[in-house]
Amino acid sequence: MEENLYDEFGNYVGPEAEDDEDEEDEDWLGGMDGDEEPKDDDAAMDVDEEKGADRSVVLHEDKKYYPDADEVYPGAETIVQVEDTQPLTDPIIAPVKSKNFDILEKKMPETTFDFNFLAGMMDKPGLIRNICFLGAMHNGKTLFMDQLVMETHEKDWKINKEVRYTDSRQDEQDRGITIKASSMSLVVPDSKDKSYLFNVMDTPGHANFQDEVVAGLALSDGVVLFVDVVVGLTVHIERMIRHALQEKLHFVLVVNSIDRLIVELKLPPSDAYHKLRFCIEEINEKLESLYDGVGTEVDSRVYFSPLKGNVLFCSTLFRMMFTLDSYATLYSQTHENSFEAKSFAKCLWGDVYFNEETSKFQKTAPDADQPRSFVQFVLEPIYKLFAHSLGEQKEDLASTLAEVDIYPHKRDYDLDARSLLKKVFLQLFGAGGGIRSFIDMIVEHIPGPKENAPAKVERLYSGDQNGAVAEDMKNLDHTGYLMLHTVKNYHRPDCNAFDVFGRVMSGTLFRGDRVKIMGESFSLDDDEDLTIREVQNLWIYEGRYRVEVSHVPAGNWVLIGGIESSIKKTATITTASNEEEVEIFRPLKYPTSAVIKVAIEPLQPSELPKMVDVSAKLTRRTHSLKRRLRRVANTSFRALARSTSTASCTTCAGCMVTWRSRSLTPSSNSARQWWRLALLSALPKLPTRRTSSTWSPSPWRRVLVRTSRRAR
Ligand SMILES: Nc1nc2c(ncn2[C@@H]2O[C@H](COP(=O)(O)OP(=O)(O)O)[C@@H](O)[C@H]2O)c(=O)[nH]1
Ligand SMILES: [Mg+2]
Repeated sequence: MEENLYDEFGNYVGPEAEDDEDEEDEDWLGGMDGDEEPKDDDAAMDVDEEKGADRSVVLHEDKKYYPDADEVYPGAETIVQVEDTQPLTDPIIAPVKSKNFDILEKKMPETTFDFNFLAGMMDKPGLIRNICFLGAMHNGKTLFMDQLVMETHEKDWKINKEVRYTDSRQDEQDRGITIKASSMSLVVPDSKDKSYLFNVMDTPGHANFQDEVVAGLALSDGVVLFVDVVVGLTVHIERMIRHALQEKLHFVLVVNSIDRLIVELKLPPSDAYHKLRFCIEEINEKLESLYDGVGTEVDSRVYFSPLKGNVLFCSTLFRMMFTLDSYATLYSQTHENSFEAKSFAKCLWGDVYFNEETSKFQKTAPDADQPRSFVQFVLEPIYKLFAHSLGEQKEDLASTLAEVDIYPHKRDYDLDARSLLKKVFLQLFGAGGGIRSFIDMIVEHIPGPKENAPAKVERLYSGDQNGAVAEDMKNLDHTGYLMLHTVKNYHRPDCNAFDVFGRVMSGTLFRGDRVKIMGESFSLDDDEDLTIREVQNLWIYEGRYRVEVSHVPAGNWVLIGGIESSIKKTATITTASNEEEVEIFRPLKYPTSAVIKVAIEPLQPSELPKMVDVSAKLTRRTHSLKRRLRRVANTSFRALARSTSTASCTTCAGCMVTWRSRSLTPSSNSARQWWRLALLSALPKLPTRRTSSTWSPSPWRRVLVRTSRRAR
């Protein structure tokens, strides 16, 4: 029968194949028959189901690849968002924007002086002092600034809290260090109740932020050098002192942390005296060599000595400070002015001893165990206060303190030891723990802006020193040509713009003035870097707040709004109508140069403008940051750039930017050609047996060596 199914050519001529299949299917279905459970043959079932699925025609829109949201999250409300409802400019996941960078005053704080009075004092250069705090990290600059702030701002200052008012950025508070220099203008009274306008710049102590210090020094006439008595000078601070000496700034010294001699080192008073003396002498020795280094004339050299009154002994942590003069005055007052404070102060330092029998001071010790006058009259009383306040019971302490006319409040005895000592010293040394001694010292040893103007102009101004503009600046003429030197850019609280900070060198700057702004690359031959803007706001900058003013005369610091867009780092500003030949103030010079070079490119090429904008802002805010933009021809070249720079960076300090600046390829006139040469140098087929003499530029040689090793 089988044979009949095929013709003589072997073709199938039997019944239709479909019929057979149907039968087979029927047979198969017949086996299943109704509700009957399938036989226990799962594997076979799966295969057959899949076969069935393959065969059935399912429209594209009916296909179901994933379970519905209802199935996955039963009972939850589900919203389906089609992608086009969100504009392309909005990121799907918005970046977290934290604009809480600064700690600012919510409203104008109450001050002991009126701001109109402060503005009025700006016209009196004899009453102005522009100073910059300089010192290593944790030498107490910011805490010292707090003393000034607490004396001038009426707030509920907590005795046991370090406010660090000028550390007005959140990250500064979090890290406990100053990062950006911050200024304040305060009206402070001296010991004779005469008011002075102090423009004070608190600078960072960390070596990484030296550019901030350099900017602060450029605006100041004098430097307050903070030194921790236990640590002494650090290398970074020596470098900064050298810079300040080059700028011909005047110095006073604050020997800080004297509490550490008592509490930490536990030195006896006579040893503490030697330590203090050694600290000052060591600084003087260093000064001597720095003076030699910068070539200061011998007559102009100033050294530190407590007898001269340019040294302040201080413990910012315990809120006490004094000079020999202020201490002698205090002593004299407690003895009903029975002796002259000035001459007593002269006997308080050095190898001077008090002879109780003759009631006179002498150069030799009357007894072998007689302490020096400084130890006897200054250190021993302070030691006693420390010892009693830390060690005695409340009742005993009250009677001990009463002997020196100190009467703390009852609740003060419940304070911790440090806070109690602060209260004690505040009563002993008077307002701000003796802050007036500091003001006296500054007034006496740091010149006002008018006195220092000729030296400042000589150092800063690059133009004709005998021209009309320079003359006005040297005379600090309020009515002369407007000249303004800006060195810093402070961001606005909303971070959307910068305001420019600087010092008026001559003339008076008014709100609404049209001004010429000359950048660092301006010269009389090339005025490309010159823009004209209108001054929109003038403020006195107070770290955590600003005070708007209508005008600022010469010799003062000012924050200017509305002109930032044209300023990169430093700038020279004059009135737009000024026809005189005005040149720029020299760009800031730094004692050391930046050591890190980073090449960056946006991950998304379309975001390049954003990256350029941000880097421009960073450069504006950070003095030592230098930015160079390189446009790379195309992607493959960029890839090459990355590889070559990696090769060089592992062997030398250079990167692709350095290579180019070193002009390693004499023929590479255009960037394109340079990249081509770089491409050739990076190829692995380069000759490997070149001697170093044939390949003079070393980074090239390094690329060759690396590539040849790889080739091997
Ligand atoms: N023992 C002692 N520590 C101090 C003194 N002044 C500052 N410090 C320490 O230095 C830290 C930072 O002080 P700060 O004023 O911010 O230092 P700055 O870096 O010079 O501004 C403080 O928290 C204290 O721990 C002082 O007079 N005595
Ligand atoms: Mg600080």
